[in-house]
Amino acid sequence: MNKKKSGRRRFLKESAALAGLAVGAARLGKGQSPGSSCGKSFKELHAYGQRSRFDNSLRYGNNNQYGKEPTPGAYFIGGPRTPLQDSIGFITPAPLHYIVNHSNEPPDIDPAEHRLMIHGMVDRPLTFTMDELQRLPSETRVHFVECRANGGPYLRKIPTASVQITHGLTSCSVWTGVSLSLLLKEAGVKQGASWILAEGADAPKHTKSIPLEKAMDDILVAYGQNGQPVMPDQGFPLRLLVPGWQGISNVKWLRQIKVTDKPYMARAESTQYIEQRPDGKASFFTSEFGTNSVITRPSGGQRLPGRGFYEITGLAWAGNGAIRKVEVSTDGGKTWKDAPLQGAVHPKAHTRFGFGWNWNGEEAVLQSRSTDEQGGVQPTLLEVTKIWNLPANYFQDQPRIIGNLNAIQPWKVMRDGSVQNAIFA
Ligand SMILES: Nc1nc2c(c(=O)[nH]1)N[C@H]1C(S)=C(S)[C@@H](COP(=O)(O)O)O[C@H]1N2
Ligand SMILES: [Mo]
Repeated sequence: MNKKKSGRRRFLKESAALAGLAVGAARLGKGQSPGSSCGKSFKELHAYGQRSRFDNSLRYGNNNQYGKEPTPGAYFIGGPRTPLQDSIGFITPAPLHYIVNHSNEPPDIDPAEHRLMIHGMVDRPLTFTMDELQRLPSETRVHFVECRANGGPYLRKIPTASVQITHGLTSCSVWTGVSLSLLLKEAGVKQGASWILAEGADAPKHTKSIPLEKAMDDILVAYGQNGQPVMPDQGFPLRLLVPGWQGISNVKWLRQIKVTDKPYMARAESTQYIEQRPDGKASFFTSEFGTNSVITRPSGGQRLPGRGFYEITGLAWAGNGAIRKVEVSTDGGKTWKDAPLQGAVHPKAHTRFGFGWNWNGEEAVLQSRSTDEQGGVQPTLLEVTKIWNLPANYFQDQPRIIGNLNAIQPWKVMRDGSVQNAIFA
């Protein structure tokens, strides 16, 4: 027997709470009877599966009211968010991927009719059908997508906010597609070109300027998501996947790319997605995410049933590469310990961490802190305030979005086991 195994066994023996769980394991649970669990016939389910009716994890958001006023008294939370409190591993099920659509609903596109045009400052303007794109060499990579509004101060202020509200505008998938650089090389980029302009086929024709350097680096023209065609809300049949960069660049329902020598001031990139500071200055085209992490369990709104062993678990991700390290503190930031990374660590992807903890029944503030492969460390809220040169109580008093707020998220476990958002506690 290897050492690891025996160490684990000893650990389980010592843990009183787990001993209680183990007794129950000796007999079968109730409610186990053969039968289809979701109202469909077995014949249908064997052709295309559906989750159990007992699994009811859902996206949540004021669907397509992005940019509109919230109902008075209700928190405006934007598009449907991923239920990170239920997340398992580091891949988000495609039906739970968060959604930000600036238009009403996704366009209904027949892939047989869809085209991708590449034109502008190129030697050979090209048009691809979906079939033609799928004949080209493909790449499959794990990457997160995140809206830069994620973690925004106006929602992180809410004491009762769940991790779905505070951090649910990020999701992670296995994306498959053709590298954009391959298509651009095929078209032949002209001397002097320095930007691309990507346009979607939704009603407002979402358009984003992206530096050519990034386009030639790691952008995917993706048609696959978790082994299936990209979901309609995620851009079926084709989207840009711009690893590590703000969601706005990941143009869905992609239909044309124009190669240019300047950025355009397209609607979304020049109005909603600028970083406007209190001194009146604004920065445009800020794109790469910093390093971030959040504990998904235990997290806001959950309740620990009693003292004893819990694995504190969560996700970490960074815009510039792989996660190198995650630390967890269970004493409000006084001390930090390394939290092992669980499973594969992909660059620019959600990375799962876990940390064994024995809750003694006292109040405890739990938080995680990530370090990226370039040594960037996730800041506290106070550090962000200093980095951005803001007044000390800025986020409390005037919680506007300035940029992506990747500040450390503290969750407070109360004596009754309930868990609360403690960012301003
Ligand atoms: N065509 C199109 N692409 C788009 C958008 C859009 O409204 N239309 N929204 C962008 C924004 S702001 C974000 S955060 C991401 C969200 O991707 P998702 O809906 O797949 O999560 O898509 C981006 N791509
Ligand atoms: Mo976004």
